[in-house]
Amino acid sequence: MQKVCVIGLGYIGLPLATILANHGFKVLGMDVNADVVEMVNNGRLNVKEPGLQTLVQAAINSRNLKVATKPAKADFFIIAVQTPLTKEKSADLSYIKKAVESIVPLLERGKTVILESTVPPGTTKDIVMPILGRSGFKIGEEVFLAHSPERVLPGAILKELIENDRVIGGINGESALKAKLLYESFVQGEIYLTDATTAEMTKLAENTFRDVNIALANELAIICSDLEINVWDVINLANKHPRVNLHRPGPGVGGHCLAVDPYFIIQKDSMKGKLITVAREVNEGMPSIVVEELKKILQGIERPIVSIFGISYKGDVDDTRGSPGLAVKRLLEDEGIEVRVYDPIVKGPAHGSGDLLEAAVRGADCIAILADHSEFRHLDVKSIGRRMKTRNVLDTKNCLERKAWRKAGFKVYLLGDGRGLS
Ligand code: SAJ
Repeated sequence: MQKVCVIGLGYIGLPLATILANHGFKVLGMDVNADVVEMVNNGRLNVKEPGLQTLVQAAINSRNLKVATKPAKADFFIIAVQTPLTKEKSADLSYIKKAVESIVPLLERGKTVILESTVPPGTTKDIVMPILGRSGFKIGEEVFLAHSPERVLPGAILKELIENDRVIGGINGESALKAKLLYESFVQGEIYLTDATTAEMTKLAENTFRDVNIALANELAIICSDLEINVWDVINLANKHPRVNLHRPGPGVGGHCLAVDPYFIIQKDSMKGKLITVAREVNEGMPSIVVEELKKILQGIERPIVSIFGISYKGDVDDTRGSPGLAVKRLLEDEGIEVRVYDPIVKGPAHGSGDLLEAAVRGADCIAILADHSEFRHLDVKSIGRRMKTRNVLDTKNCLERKAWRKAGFKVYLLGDGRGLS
């Protein structure tokens, strides 16, 4: 049985380690954080993803998945650690460097190292390869190295890990072929081989495409508001064209991917990434636009209270990293406006009243929908309305059954709809 060592047991590493363990590999999942390792061992996951708990349990029970705080010798090493953004908006590669250094003493002839983390173009060749070279092996000839970027959508990770097409970029052809041997054991999509830097840029281009497209949708939302028309109608109708695919406006772009990766493309020379830079500015400005909308709605109300519904970075996930909801909350509080939070998925008191719906709406003057959790389509709006002081709701995601809210006495506002009450 071939051995795989997966370094980093986060949103990507844990599902990947689990799938490999369930596809005939002996897997060691490694994370420097002892709490994470203990949680996984006890079946309490640090990552909430539909279906993952059961799969992890099965993999641990089969003894094909073990977790530890130290890496061990393996046929394949997969690095899936985070690459956060520094204050200067460039990639913090310290986690990657540490992970690579930790496997140098474990390398043996014929083994393969795969970087899955998202990185600026050139990282695999210029940073990872020289560190691996300290082992004394010729990288590309005796030890193989490839970049195979993760492309899975939070909320659908297990399905997309298997079904999505894969891009594998080797530092040479043989490295790409070695990495392919691993992925073809479980990937049902096509596997495309290329060089490492092309694979790095491909991944960044995918998320940047989405960020720029959303910025366009957000800009159209602002302009449509001024024109007193509804941007959602415009987008819906424009997308009837066979070659148009406008994305959706909203309170901003959150998460650890779309809001981060575009900077990796332009970090060396922002002058060459003008469009990418402006798109980031537009999307980062959206929480302020939402706050302006809320202030208009709240005009004339003394000591208003806003109740934020959905504090995660998008619907149906529990992740709050880079969440526009958190930015809106901060900006409202800076204005001296009281804010409560209701989020049925993000648990715990860290962000306010958390999962207590009643406490979040009691005496409130406006609900601001900032993440489109499925649950928000089935709320008991009548009982919510009864608890509020003033019945206003601002839907920034166009996800509410507006008729039901109006029937319950709410004034319903929609981001990007300049016709006023909708
Ligand atoms: N958003 C909008 N309007 C839209 C779509 C999204 O405002 O039309 C917002 C969301 O609300 C959220 C943010 O953008 O705040 C990002 O959401 P997302 O669903 O577009 O993407 P992520 O960050 O959850 O996952 C992305 C995916 N990339 C692409 O679809 C190209 C995923 O496949 C990647 O694996 C992931 O980034 C990653 O890890 O890089």
